[in-house]
Amino acid sequence: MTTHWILGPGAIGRLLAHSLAPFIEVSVIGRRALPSRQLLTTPEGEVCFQHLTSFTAEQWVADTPTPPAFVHITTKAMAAEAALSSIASVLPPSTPLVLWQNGFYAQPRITQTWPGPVLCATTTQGAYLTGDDGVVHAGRGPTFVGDLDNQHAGLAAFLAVLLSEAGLTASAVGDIRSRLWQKLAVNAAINPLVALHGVRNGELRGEAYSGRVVAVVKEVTAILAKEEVAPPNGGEGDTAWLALVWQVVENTANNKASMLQDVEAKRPTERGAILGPLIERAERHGLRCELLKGLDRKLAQVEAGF
Ligand code: KPL
Repeated sequence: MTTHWILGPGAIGRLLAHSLAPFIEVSVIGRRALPSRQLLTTPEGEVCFQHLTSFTAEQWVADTPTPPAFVHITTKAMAAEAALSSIASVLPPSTPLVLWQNGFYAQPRITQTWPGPVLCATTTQGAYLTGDDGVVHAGRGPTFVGDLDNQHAGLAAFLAVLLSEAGLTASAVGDIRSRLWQKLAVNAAINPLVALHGVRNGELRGEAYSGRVVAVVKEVTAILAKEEVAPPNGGEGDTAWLALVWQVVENTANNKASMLQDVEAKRPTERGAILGPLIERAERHGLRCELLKGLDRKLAQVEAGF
């Protein structure tokens, strides 16, 4: 039977495991093993349980498992490479990987170094954990799959069909790079501000923050224009990027953004995967990005206090 390994049992990893398990064999690998009885609360409020097999990377490697058809890496961005290294000794180098990270940090690095196909996925499925044995699927949204060099369209299409059958509506796309940057732009405009000020996304619409959102989007727009990432929805410049950001703020007004959740839990944030690539590209193109650098510095100070 086809096996998929899911490396990183966070909210998206567990949602993926619950969704795929009725169709294929799934093994969940994490830093610690989870209870095998796992609960999923659907967006409609239905609670379902399923037995999911979970292992630590050490247990898994010691077991010399049969090679998988796919490995999904669902860790935080900055932990993806270490997670892959922890199981690489039992993974044939031709194994297809699927990277589910935010930002644009893990994706180019792993694409460059992993010998097999590397697909990237970006999703707007909403999910959060309720403990070691529970995940809430808070909202449905599309998932897009593709590879950065557009060399694995068939594999992306195959995976998109499987994910869609499993209830996670997915499409294979030829522009995953732009889609990853698009999500990164939205995350850069929302996450650092709400994380530093301890507010929910919707508060960014108020007088205290809206001007700063506009200013951050201006810096981001200039960088993405140099990177030749097309503005969203066929629009132009700042206006198109800002419209997308305000739309996401509106749709997620009640959310505590992932970066705010990280700060509250005293976990390292994804600033290196979200602000890092923007600052690095700005420097490469000789652009100023004082606001982005300032946000990155302040987040670094907050993290240093953990
Ligand atoms: O993706 C998000 C996140 O929290 O990381 C947004 C879109 C900002 C929603 O909260």
